[in-house]
Amino acid sequence: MKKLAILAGVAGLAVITMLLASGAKSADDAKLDQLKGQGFARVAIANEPPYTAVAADGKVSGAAPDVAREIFKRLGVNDIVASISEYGAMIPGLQAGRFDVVTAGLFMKPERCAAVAYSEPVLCDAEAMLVKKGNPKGFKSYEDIAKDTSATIGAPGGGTEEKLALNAGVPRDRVIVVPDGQSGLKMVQDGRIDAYSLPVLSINDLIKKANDPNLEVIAPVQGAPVYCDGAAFKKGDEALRDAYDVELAKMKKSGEFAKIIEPYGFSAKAAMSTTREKLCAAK
Ligand code: 6CS
Repeated sequence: MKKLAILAGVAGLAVITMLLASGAKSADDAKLDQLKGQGFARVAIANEPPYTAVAADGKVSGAAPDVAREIFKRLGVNDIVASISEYGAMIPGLQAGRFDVVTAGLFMKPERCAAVAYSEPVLCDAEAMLVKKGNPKGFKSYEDIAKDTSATIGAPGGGTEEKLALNAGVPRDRVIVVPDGQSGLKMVQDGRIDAYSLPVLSINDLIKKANDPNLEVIAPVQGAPVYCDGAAFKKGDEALRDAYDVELAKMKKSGEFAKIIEPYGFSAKAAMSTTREKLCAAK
């Protein structure tokens, strides 16, 4: 009986070797084939310009979806279909199969790198705070907010800025979850929060459109790291992620990557000067 089992094992191994040698599709390529058949990739975004944006007519733009659209086209997936999600719901949604990929400026951090399969870096940025003109409470860092027992800060739910504020010692009841940029802007204008924190380019976009002389940007937030995002794929879809990275690397090399992200204010050099490995290891 034992001899039979060994023979069957050897035969099975021979068949797999033959198939792979013949270039037969591995199970991994199945996801890309599925997206090609679907005709689009379902992407999670936050609608936070210039990272991601949805116009009144539903048109999706922003640096992250624009890069993703171009790469998926090169992979034979004709379009992307975007769903707006809170940052804190993006990874659970990806894991539950609601999205095929997150292309939203979801910054790489060790705990996220453990939960998803990130591409190589795409969009890098520092952190900022929106405050009243003159910065009346003198905030320069998240620690400054922690020290001022009357101060409150708004940030996206499950977002990096929420985590940074909590880690800096701001108590939970003084870190206010804010659903989107417009709400954060209004809450600062109305004095309902003392500061609203997003990445620099997002805050700059908000203040430019607000055209309100009573607001001021504190950037960069002292002590906060510069982060970079990547496209985030579900664990198990590494073959799709690797195919995405091949096209991303070609576009970085050819200058097409810079042509897409730099008009939005992002630096191609910043993304090309680091790696997923470094960002996922960063403490
Ligand atoms: O990755 C994050 O958590 C952060 N990324 C962006 C682009 N905006 C806010 C969010 O907290």
